[in-house]
Amino acid sequence: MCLFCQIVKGEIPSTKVYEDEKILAFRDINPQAPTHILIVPKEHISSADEITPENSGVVSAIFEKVPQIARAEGLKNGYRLLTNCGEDGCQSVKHLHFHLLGGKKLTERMG
Ligand code: DGP
Repeated sequence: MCLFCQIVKGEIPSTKVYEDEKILAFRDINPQAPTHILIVPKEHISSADEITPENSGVVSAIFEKVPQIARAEGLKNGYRLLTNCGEDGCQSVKHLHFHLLGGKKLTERMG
């Protein structure tokens, strides 16, 4: 089973910040900013490249909760939300996840 599926099932511990029937948000083990949260669908979807009309509801479920999670983290001055996809995107965990980064002025570099 993939790493984030194991975290979803509670087989691997994580620091959860939000959970509902469709999604889980937890702190990244290797934070790149004062706030670094991963938001994942509970359903296993390998990456953004596997989004279809049938499973895209989890993406809106995640985006609908981002403002609430960001407010709870005190990210009043903005934040970055990103997903890495595939080899060239440097995706290391093959379960769709969005990084929510903030709490400092982030670098302008994206590539
Ligand atoms: P990416 O490189 O976009 O696939 O991001 C994967 C992220 O997952 C990376 O920032 C580190 C994080 N990560 C890897 N293993 C674990 C873990 O066991 N627990 C937590 N909380 N985060 C993890």
